[in-house]
Amino acid sequence: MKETDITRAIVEAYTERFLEALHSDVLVVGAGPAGLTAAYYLARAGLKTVVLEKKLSTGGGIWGGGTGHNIIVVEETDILDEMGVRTAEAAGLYTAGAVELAAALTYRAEQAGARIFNLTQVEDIVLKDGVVCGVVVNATAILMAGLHVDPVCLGARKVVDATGHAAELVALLRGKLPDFLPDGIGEGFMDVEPAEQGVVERACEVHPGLYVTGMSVCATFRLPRMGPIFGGMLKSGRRTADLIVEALGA
Ligand code: 48F
Repeated sequence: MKETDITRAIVEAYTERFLEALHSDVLVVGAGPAGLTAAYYLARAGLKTVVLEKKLSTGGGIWGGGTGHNIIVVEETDILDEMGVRTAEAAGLYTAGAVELAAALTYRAEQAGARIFNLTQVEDIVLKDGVVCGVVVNATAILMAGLHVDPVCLGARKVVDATGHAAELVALLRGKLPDFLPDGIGEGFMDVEPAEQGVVERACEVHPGLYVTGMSVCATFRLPRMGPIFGGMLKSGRRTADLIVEALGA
């Protein structure tokens, strides 16, 4: 075995994966609970799905549960059952291990066929004829180092903003299109019931080619926040996938 054989194996396999990801059906930006759930259902429906995550680890806000107590809460177990995550009943709700959920969603999304690229940060949107049709990406390490290095682009039929509380793609679009969401964005105060409902019901195509899911929905539509309950995130991801599957006729 030669050291350079290991290098070749990594570079060739990664390059193949990256070139395959250049044009996809759906680009999901953010690998938190909503993005990973959306990616799982999209890939399972046969759509070519690519997930871009700026951090080293996938899972977004799952890992720490509430204030580092690494347990998450859901109202229903159907999606967790499908992912193979074990649950326990607690006061009319259900708990699950945060680490188990983060790992399971990641594993299930990849196994369903989604391709996840971590350490990859989206810094802009590709917009043609008023339609979002791709994203501009850079290596997180380059951006963290503040180096002046130009990004590259990935194209897709649909793009999903699953970036969480900051709704980064929506915010980018709003910054460049004065008529888009003129009242601004930003989530409201904590109020769990309307937040859990709204994050699912208001998941939508917010601009041609661009969908919002998870906390991005709350930020986009000034809905309340909900804290460490994750049922709405998972259902929001599933609903976004359903909308895209319908739109693309998959
Ligand atoms: O924040 P995050 O977990 O969003 P979510 O899926 O779930 C929200 C919950 O975790 C929690 C909550 C539950 O009630 O309120 O906060 O809506 O996951 C968002 C992911 O997107 C990544 C980020 O690192 C995180 O893993 N992300 C954010 N901006 C970018 C990005 C970007 N520009 N490029 C790539 N990834």
